[in-house]
Amino acid sequence: MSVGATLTKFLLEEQRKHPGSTGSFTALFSDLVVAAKIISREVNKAGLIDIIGAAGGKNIHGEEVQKLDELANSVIIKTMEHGGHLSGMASEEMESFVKIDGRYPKGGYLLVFDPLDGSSNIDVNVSIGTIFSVLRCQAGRELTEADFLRPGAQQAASGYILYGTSTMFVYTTGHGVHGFTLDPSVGEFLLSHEDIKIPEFGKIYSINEGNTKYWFPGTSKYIERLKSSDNDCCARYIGSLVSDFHRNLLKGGVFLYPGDKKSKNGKLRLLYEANPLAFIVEQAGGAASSGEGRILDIVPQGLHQKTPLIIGSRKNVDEAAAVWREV
Ligand code: P6P
Repeated sequence: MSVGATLTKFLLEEQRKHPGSTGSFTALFSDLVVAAKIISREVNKAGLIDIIGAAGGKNIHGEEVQKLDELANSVIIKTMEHGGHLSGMASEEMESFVKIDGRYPKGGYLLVFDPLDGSSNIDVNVSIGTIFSVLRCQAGRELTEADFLRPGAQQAASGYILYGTSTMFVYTTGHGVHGFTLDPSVGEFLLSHEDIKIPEFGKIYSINEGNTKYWFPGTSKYIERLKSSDNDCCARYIGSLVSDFHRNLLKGGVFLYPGDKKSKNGKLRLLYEANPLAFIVEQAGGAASSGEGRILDIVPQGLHQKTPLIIGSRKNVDEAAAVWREV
């Protein structure tokens, strides 16, 4: 499809490739695009914090100002709950899942999301992102937490919105990875990166080396091997998962958030951080591992379960996982 096509047009073209589809998935994504545009507007206003007021404080009109991650959470819930495409949602911001309100029709999908990952970076003007995962469910059946605790390999779709120098919407439905860039002047996401493929190997490695003293031997051995190898390597770490992931997706490389002596399962969450990005990276030809196995094969035990994460170019991930297992 031609560069510059709108995300809505692209979704409709994709839908036509599945004659049996009801259009519910396309409509679900269209609602998600609206939420993304609203959050992008609010995130980009955040730079005016002195004018609009700091989170938890009051703005110049004396109105209470919501924390942006709470705001993003409620924008997604309110935009998605009435469309009739979902039966429930789960969020990094909410302890348990929510069922779609009885006032609204229920659909055959579940949405799991981190509404604003890296939000602590907002006040230093560093890019942040929304990460989402779509699962299938039986419309109308009484929903339980078990409906959300499915291996990432069962995702119907996943993606992220990156609020950076431009706002990008990147997603997969299992038919490649496609990126769209928001043109604020027309209020549309336009196709800018069709069928993204990650380089098989990359020089970039992304890890918080401030945690070196807590690393398990396997992590230390891998990073030392990287630094002493004949291949040039390049350390790049923004501290915002979506930004670090997106850069490595386009340029090649590996992001690592390992388990360590402080936290054996690391910091990142399986359902709404590792799984969605693992689906994306595998569709782009890369890999995502916990160090012990494929991220998408993990059977979740809880909504907010953490997992160690090695994600990026396949050769880099395979080497890191092998070295972790050596020790
Ligand atoms: P650390 C942001 O808080 C976040 O959840 C991810 O976006 C990011 O990759 C990670 O934490 C950074 O964690 O411990 O290196 O500051």
